[in-house]
Amino acid sequence: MSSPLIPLNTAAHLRRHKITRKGFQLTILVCGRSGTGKSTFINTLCDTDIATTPEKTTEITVRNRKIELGESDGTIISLSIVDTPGFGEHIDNSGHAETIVKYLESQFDSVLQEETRVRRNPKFEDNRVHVCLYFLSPSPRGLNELDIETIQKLAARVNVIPVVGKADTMTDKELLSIKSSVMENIESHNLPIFTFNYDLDNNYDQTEENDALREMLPFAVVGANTIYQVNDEFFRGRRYPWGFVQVENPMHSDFIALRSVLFGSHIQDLKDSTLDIIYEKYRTEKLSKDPQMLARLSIAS
Ligand SMILES: Nc1nc2c(ncn2[C@@H]2O[C@H](COP(=O)(O)OP(=O)(O)OP(=O)(O)O)[C@@H](O)[C@H]2O)c(=O)[nH]1
Ligand SMILES: [Mg+2]
Repeated sequence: MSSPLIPLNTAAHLRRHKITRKGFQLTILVCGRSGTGKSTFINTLCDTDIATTPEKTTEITVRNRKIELGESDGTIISLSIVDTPGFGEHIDNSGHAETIVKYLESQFDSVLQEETRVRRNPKFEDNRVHVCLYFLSPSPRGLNELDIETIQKLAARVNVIPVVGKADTMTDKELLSIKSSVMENIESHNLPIFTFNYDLDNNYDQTEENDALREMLPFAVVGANTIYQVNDEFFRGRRYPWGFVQVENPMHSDFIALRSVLFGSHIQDLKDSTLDIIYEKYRTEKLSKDPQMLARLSIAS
């Protein structure tokens, strides 16, 4: 694979610096069939063993874990990882998308309830989900029915970024063909995934960077739970008879590009679009159906 390493342009760097002086909080939902590499990716992203394989569940569940990460520049990232064990694992998977949507909406409801309180709770925790990494099974046919239905439903309530895990198990040619089938399916079904062009703050020109990121979709990542040392170099990777696949090598995977989207260049866009577009839309829908809540809201504000 030869995806270029996305250089964070100076403007994006400056912006990140502004956001991160005080540290930042991000909530990520990981969704996708069992065995697509979600937990391994999360461990790789957090550089720790936070994600364990859950007990096999008879139902889909949603669980939320929190972790604080110290970045090399001293920034603290408070990360919440929402996982959906059991997703897509049953004979009848209908209702799985709704369970996740209900979880997303209940986080919006909590914020809306809090807004209607005359006296705010200083300890209130905002658990709105800013981005969903949707892990696809690497099939040459692209998306399956469950993927299409789930992405369609989730994308109304969260920014969705499609990801193909285990990129090292495919040849460059296979990967390119999977990527193009996935994007063709996304376009033909009009699935409103995150398009990297949400930017309220027009001071920054990220057009080229955004074009390059869109070209890369779906991100093809390699995750690894093992850290190897070769000479003086330590890296997360996977060992093969011919050598190593390094997760951070842009020739081997889009991991670094995705990581810099989440923790750098697009963190503010993901949060802004969650609050200003997705939550606002939900809030308007909800209030238009609930005049009593609307009345309480006008008293509280
Ligand atoms: N070759 C390769 N194998 C991987 C990669 N990521 C994960 N695996 C392997 O694939 C298997 C499943 O990975 P998990 O990370 O547990 O997958 P998951 O999506 O969390 O699965 P569930 O928790 O059951 O939903 C494990 O044996 C991993 O070691 C990868 O990038 N490359
Ligand atoms: Mg897992």
